Amino acid sequence: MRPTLESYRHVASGKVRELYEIDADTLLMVSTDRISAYDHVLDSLIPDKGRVLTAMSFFWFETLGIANHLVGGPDDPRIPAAELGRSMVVRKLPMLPVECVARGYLTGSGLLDYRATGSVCGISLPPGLQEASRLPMPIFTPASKAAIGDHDENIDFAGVVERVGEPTARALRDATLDIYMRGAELAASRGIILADTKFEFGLAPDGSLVLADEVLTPDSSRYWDAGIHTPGVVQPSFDKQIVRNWLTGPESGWDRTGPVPPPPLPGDVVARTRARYVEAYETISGRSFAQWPGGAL
Ligand code: PZK
Repeated sequence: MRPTLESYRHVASGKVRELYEIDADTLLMVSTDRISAYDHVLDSLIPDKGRVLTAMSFFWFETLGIANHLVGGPDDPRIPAAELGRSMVVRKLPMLPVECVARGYLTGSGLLDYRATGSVCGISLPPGLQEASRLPMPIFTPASKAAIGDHDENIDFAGVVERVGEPTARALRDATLDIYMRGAELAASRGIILADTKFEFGLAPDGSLVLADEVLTPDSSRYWDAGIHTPGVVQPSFDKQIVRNWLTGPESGWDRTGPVPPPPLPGDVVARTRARYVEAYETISGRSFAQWPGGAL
């Protein structure tokens, strides 16, 4: 008999995820079907988004084969029936206070920093790079974790050393670049660009790094279609572009620069976005989403 979610203490909310305490050593991380766009969490849910992202994290944890915070599979008996397929049972760890970002392409805050200074997180880049340019080599661009609603602030490597000490800072940089390169290579073999991604690490009792949080999901990464990659213009998001196009198009009547929250999405936009998440999972993993726990039956 599976427990109910109400039997666990709620410990934290993210924009689209919820964290519960199972016991002193164990947490339940639940990915919801919420979706954010333009810094708003939308009123509309994307059915199965939480299960798809959870399936992707499990795929990557398994494929990477490195120390991670999982302590059970997707059908662990501690997962409530209603949360099956969208939950991870994880080891409660002391978390390192650094967002570990790797970038292979220039966009977002990296591009803004480059335009202002010619560098990103203290790493000098060649002149002439543009939106969505591939970088000469992947770079470690850490950020300090901001409160919910605020944006993380990019920091340089010395800032990481201040926060965690030099040996751990070096280990974080090496692990972040190594995992990014492995993920990007696999994605590239399936026609998808992994432009950048963010990892979070905890510490094992012996001081070694443990890969935590969600891994290489579309919420923690930028995935682009390699077939249409065009430097110089903002790339469509593999997963969210249908939502963004509708929200910023004439149909929505929404002004993303104004104070008004976004309107609910039309049913066809929801359905096409759901299909896009499933496509991302199946393309990257080579697995069928129909087999993932928590589906019908
Ligand atoms: C932990 N978050 C982020 C916030 C979420 C997730 N293994 C761990 N041990 C202790 N703490 C965390 C983890 C992990 N991963 C993760 N905050 C704490 C977060 C809100 C909802 F689902």
